[in-house]
Amino acid sequence: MNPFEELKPTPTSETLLDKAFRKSLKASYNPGKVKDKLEFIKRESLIKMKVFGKVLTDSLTAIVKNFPSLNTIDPFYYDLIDTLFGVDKVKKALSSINGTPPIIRKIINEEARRLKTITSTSDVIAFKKRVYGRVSSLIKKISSSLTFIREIIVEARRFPSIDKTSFTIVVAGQPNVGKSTFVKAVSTAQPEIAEYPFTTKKILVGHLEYNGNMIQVVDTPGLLDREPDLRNKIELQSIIALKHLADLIIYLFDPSETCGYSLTSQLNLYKYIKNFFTDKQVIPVINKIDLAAPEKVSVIVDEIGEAASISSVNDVEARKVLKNILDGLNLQRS
Ligand SMILES: Nc1nc2c(ncn2[C@@H]2O[C@H](COP(=O)(O)OP(=O)(O)OP(=O)(O)O)[C@@H](O)[C@H]2O)c(=O)[nH]1
Ligand SMILES: [Mg+2]
Repeated sequence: MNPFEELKPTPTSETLLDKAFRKSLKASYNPGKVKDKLEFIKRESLIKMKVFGKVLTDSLTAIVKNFPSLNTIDPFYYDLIDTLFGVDKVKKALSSINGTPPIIRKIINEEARRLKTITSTSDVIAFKKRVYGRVSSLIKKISSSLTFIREIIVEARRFPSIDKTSFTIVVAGQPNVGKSTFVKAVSTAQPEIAEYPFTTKKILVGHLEYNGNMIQVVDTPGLLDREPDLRNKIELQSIIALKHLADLIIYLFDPSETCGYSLTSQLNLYKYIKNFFTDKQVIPVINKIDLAAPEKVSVIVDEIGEAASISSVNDVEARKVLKNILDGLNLQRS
């Protein structure tokens, strides 16, 4: 399950301050029988100032408390956060937010003592201005941390919800080879499909039923045939899916090369994945067979041995090939 799924986007410094000002403005002092005008204003200012501080400290504390603990979340989600945002940066932002409520409380207590010594209404007005100014500037100091955490939540809420107990197939390959078309054909997923590379920019999960069991099928962004160090954030999400989710990897080839990537680079990437994920079964499938010249198919087969071939635009065919693959496996999650 996605630990970020239920989180509401957290406030920015502006919305937080707006809320605190609004609540503080509404807070009223019911004096009973206080006749002294100065005393009345002082007491009301104290209440308003305390409400202002409490709204802020409560909100900041909740932001930190509700953020899933990076030390305990599933490694799949940890790696996604780390790749997309940098865990160190996230921790730093959370810690600067976490450090602010005690400072606000200290300021409020300090100012509450000072308020007692004030002897004129005009001084109360100046006093209020200073307190709100001091606290507001503290919030503005953590403004970039608040925006950052908000951005993470907005993005992470949309991470796929993964059931770690279900058998999971991850579909991989170079960009534009037909991964999404295949995933759409065999599962409930509704990925975007287009004739250009990097249409898929995020991991997407679909489901299918096989012999009464729910199986997850993961669509991934395309991977380029290049040094792992050069991979961008989009490609790295595929590596994370392969590493943490795959019980089985289906590697798609496009022998028609209409994807825009040569057979050589598709074969290189296949070999890389096979050698890198030695603990996982990697099954090659030759896609776009309707477009491919037989010689090109032979190039693949000569290099890697026999492989099933399909045209993913034909749903029935794609499902049949996948069923054959699954029939050949002993579906016990390792
Ligand atoms: N003729 C034919 N076209 C296909 C086949 N499979 C996919 N396509 C087309 O190939 C193009 C790319 O398909 P996608 O499914 O978006 O490819 P992808 O691998 O998910 O691409 P990225 O997400 O960009 O990596 C689309 O225009 C599809 O319609 C096939 O078997 N035959
Ligand atoms: Mg795609």
